[in-house]
Amino acid sequence: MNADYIKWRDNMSFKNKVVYQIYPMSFMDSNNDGMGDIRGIIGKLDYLENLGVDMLWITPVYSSPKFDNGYDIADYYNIDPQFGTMEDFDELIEKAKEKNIGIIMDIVANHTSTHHDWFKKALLGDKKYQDFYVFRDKAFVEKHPINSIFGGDAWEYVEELNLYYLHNFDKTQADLDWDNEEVREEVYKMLNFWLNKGVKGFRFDVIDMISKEFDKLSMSNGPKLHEYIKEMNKKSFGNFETLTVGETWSADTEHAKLYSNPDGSEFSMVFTFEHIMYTMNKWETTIDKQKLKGIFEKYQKELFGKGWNSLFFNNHDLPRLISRYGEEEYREITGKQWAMILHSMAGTPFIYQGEEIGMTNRAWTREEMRDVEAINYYNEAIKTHEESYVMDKVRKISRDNARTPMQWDDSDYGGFSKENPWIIVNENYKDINVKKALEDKDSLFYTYKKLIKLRKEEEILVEGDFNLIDLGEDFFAYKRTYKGQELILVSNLTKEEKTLDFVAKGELFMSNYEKEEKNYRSYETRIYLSK
Ligand code: TEU
Repeated sequence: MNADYIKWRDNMSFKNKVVYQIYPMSFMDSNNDGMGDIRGIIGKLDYLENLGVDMLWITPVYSSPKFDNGYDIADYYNIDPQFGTMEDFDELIEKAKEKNIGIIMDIVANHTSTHHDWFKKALLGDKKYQDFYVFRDKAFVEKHPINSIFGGDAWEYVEELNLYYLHNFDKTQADLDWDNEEVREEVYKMLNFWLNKGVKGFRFDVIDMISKEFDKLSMSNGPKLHEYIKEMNKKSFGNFETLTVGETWSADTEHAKLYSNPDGSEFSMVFTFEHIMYTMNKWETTIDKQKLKGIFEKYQKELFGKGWNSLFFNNHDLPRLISRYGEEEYREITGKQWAMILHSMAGTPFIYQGEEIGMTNRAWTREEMRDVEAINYYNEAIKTHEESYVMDKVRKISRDNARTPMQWDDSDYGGFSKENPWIIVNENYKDINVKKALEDKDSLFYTYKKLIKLRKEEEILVEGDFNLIDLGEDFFAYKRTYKGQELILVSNLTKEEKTLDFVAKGELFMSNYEKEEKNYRSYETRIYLSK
C-alpha cells in the first residue's frame, strides 16, 4: 500500500467528503432519445458544483442489454452507446476534476450479463469460460435449491449443455465464480483500467456475495470473502487514492468493521441496510422510527474508531426518503428533518439524485412499471393477493420510485428531455424541480448545501463521538462531542406540537423552521452547537 494512499486516507480525505449518486438513465438526456446520458451529466456539473458535492457515484454505463438497467454488464471496457462514448466519459472525468469532483465507478462483478463474451463462449462449450461461471449438473442443483433475489429459481437450465447456471438476480445476470483465480485477475485488470483513466473510486455491487457456501445454501459472507477483498485492494485500488464503498445487504456491525478496517486493507466503508430493511421481505417492511434510533446508535457507536459508516436513506433501489420516512404534506419540513438527522452523524453522506430537491414516490399503474424486480414481484404476488394490495406495495416500495427522471424545471418532461422518456416523469414536476428550488433561498436544496459545507468546517461532524439522548418515543435526539465541543440534535418525530423540558447546551445552529419557539412544532428539528 503506497505512502500516497496512507497520507490521503489519514488526512481524513474521504471522511469529510459527500458523495452524490447519479442514475444516468434518469439524470439528464442531452440528445433527446428519451434516455439520460453522460453528456447530460457533463452539462449539469455547474449545478453539482453549486451543491458542493465532492464525488459522483455513476451507476453502470458500460455496454449492457439493460434488462436490469446496466447492472447486467456485457463489456466492462466499453461505454454503452445509449449513454455515450469513451471520449464522453474521459471528458466527464476531466471536467469534473476541474471542479475538484471525483468520479466513482459502479463495479458489478458478482455477475455479468449473459450477453458477455465470456458467457457466450461458455454456452459454446468452452470449458475455460464455463469455469468463469457456476455451471452445475442436475444432481447438484436438486441438492442445492436456491431462490433468486428477483424471485423464482436461481438455477437456469441450458439444454445444449445439459447443465444449469446460477443467477442470484435475473436469469440474464449469470454469477461469476470468484473461487476461480482467473476470474479475480480479470476483475483486477478491469479495475486498474479505470483507475489509470483517472476515476477516484468504486462502488462494489453486492460484493458480500462473491464467496458462496453451497453446502449451507448460503450466497453471501462465504469463507473467502475478506481474503478476496484484501487481494483486490492489494492488486488494484489500494495503490491509488480512492474512495471505495461495498454494497453489503447482509452485513452487520461486525462485518462492517472488517470491511472498513482503519488499516485500509479492504474498503473505505460499506453500505449496510439494517436501517432500511429490518425484515427479510422488503415488500412487507414498514418504517419503525424507534427501531431506527437503536440501529443508528449501534452503528455510530460500534464503528467509532474501528471502522467507518456510510450515511444514506436513498439510492436507485429504494423508495424516496420523504415518501418513506417523512410526510409529503410536510415535504420540505420532513426533507430537512431527515437530511439534518443523517448528515449530523459520523460517516460519509450519500445524496441520491433528486433527494436534494425533495422528489417523491408516485402512484404507479402496472403498465407504467419498468423495474424487473418489481414486475417479478407483481407477477408472483398477484397469484395470491388482490391487485389493490399488490399495487399498494409497489407504490410504496418499488425501485421505479427512485428512477423517474430528474425534475429540472416545469417544462415538458421536467426539462429532462424533449422526447418522451423511457420511464414516466412524476406528475408533480411542475411544483418540485431544481429551478424552483434554486429560486427559493429557504428550500431543501440550500439545507443540503449547508450540511455539505458544514462537514468541511466543523470537525465535530467528522470526528465527534455519538450518544443517543432519550427524550421519549416522540423525539430522536443525540449528542456528539469532540475536544470539549458539543453538538446536539433534537427532532420531533410527530406531526403534533410537543413541549420539551430538555434544554440543549450551546447556540441554535440550524433548524428546519425559521424562528425558534418554546415548543417543537410538527417534525421540528434543531441542531445546537456549543463553541
Ligand atoms: O442491488 C442488490 C439488491 O439486492 C437490491 O437490488 C434489491 O433491491 C433487493 O431488492 C434488495 O432486497 C444491487 C444493485 O444496487 C441493483 O440495482 C441491482 O439490480 C442488483 O444489485 C443486481 O446487480
